[in-house]
Amino acid sequence: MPHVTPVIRSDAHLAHAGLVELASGVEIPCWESPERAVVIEAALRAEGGFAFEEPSEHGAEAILRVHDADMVDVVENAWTDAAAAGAVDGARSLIADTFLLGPYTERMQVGDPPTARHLRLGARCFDTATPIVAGTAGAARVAVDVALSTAERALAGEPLAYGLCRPPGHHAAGAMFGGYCYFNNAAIVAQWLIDQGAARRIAIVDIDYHHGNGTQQIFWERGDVLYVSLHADPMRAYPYFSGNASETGSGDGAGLTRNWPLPARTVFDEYATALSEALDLVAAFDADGPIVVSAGFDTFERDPIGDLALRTPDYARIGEMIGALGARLIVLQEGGYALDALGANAVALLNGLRQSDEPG
Ligand code: SP5
Ligand code: ZN
Repeated sequence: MPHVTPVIRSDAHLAHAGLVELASGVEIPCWESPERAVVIEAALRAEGGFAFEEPSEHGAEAILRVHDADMVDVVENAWTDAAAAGAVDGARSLIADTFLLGPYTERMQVGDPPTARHLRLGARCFDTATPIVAGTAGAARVAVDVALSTAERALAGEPLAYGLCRPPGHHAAGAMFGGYCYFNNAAIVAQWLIDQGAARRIAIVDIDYHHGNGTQQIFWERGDVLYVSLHADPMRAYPYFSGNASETGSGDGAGLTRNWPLPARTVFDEYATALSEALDLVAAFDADGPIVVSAGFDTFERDPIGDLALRTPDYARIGEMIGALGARLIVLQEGGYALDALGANAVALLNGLRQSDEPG
């Protein structure tokens, strides 16, 4: 009897909907849509061998171990403040129009920012693609609950547990959100495992198409968390300002951040070379807890916002490579926007990952 893999999922994400993003100054429907999680879950149900579970509530404490309290306050209250000010009509997404960049305050002492949290969005969000609607805060909070509940399944002995997080998390940094991400689900899980005493050293493997700038920043100086990421070269791809191979951490974390920027049209053979280098570092790191995988499928050859060239069966090979580490795995959903292939790609990755815990 093959092992049944727990999938932690919730319908709460459905309220984070009706989103638009500003892409190069043009308002377009947000690529990061509720349908993404719907098609993944449908494909896993059709495949079989998965047990679907609701998350349990974990509260704000684990979020505040990773994120700045003011940033959390803005995510959770920008919509209600905007509504109270009559600044939203319910059919619109809130997107900052003025950004507090470092140079704004150079050479001068400015007073306090507005108390209304929708007017502080531009101090806490770094792009125009991460809208807030009425259901955003609740969905982001439940995505963290999904991630933490997934981690609990791994601690209970599951070799593999999958958290169908939505919204995703890896672009959310300590004090700012962005990149369709509000709270950094993977980073919160890694910190929580350490805080629980469940592990002293944790490795995070990020296979999303985009560099996980948030995860990198959160653990940049940490000697107890290894962050390895394969992604499109920021020279051409979002988030542009991080993800180069020269970025390797500092202080206690020197050498414990590693990046593999990849060229356009990268196919599996080239991808696998980089991945095996990354996994060698993971093996050498000597983590004593589960491995956290930030799983994005925007590396797919037909992803609408990516330009790598992985095919569906490649995700099974990637899963086998990660599974061969022999560690328990907490796999958390990040990006992936090719709705017609997202389900098959998730099935392939998870089947590859769990292959190693089946006899024969
Ligand atoms: C979690 C995640 O995958 N976040 C990605 C956020 C990317 N947002 C901006 C993307 C801009 C892409 N422009 C590409 C146009 C291709 N036609
Ligand atoms: Zn991505």
